[in-house]
Amino acid sequence: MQYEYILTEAAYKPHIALIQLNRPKELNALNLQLMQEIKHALATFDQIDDIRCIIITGNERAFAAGADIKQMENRTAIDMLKIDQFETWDQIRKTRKPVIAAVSGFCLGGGCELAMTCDMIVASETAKFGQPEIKLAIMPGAGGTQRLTKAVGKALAMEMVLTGKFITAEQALDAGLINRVVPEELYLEEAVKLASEVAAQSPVAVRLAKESVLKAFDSGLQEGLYFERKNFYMCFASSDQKEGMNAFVEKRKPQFTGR
Ligand code: DAK
Repeated sequence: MQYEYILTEAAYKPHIALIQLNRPKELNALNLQLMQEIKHALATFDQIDDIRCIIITGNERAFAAGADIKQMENRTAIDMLKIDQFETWDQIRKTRKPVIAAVSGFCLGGGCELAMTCDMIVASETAKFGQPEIKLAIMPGAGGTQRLTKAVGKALAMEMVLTGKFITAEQALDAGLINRVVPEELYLEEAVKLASEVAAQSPVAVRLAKESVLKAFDSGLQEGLYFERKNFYMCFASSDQKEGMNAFVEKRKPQFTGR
């Protein structure tokens, strides 16, 4: 498969593969094709024996500023249901090898959900994490309400999801969302260090251990995710969603009516 929106290197470092999101002008906004490409690259790397750990990164300015609002703006709830993007996200989550997100700059909405779907997160000091969907009159739809809450606890998750406020890398570290924070010029190097430590272990034990940690983390998650999905689709039945996304595209403040 030829990729348009990602760059990949199967042998980035010994036993480590790299996937770099590559829509820099759009702050790596996650359109449908980009997500398909990530899914395909992860599935491909998962099959290559020599690869033991995978790093997903963006660039200094953005890991990803969320799903592509321009692509979603005019969708109806039924459009969203038919596209069923969740299949792609579920596949990403099923990657057997450890996946590390190396994050700098904006890590928002679907971008934050993508990072949280990874197994560990290494961030630069400039990273900003947030679930700002509420400002578009929608809500997180790819696990944000569930994974963020499990990672940082109810108080902070509620505040982030209900206000859309961003938190800094230091705050994310304190809250338990990420593994470490380093100066911006070192975040990818630091992710490689962590990946190398993992890659030095038995691949079989790593696979089984990853599965087991996820099992503990995921208990009850599926039910939460299905619940979240129904509510996410419902957002697209509102005129506030159209107004929120239209206002973003037109670079103006949204006027929400509660309809
Ligand atoms: N979508 C589309 N374009 C985006 C974008 C996005 N999420 N974020 C940024 N861009 C574009 C901007 O429109 C702008 O394009 P031009 O105007 O130059 O054409 C360019 O990237 C640079 O952005 P700015 O000019 O706005 O840059 P600033 O530094 O001023 O601001 C910002 C950076 C990140 C604060 C701002 O761009 C921003 O607020 N972006 C939107 C953040 C956001 O609301 N993210 C959440 C989106 S909703 C699903 C799974 C997941 C999701 C949905 C469904 N399923 C499985 C069904 C997730 C939903 C979301 O993430």
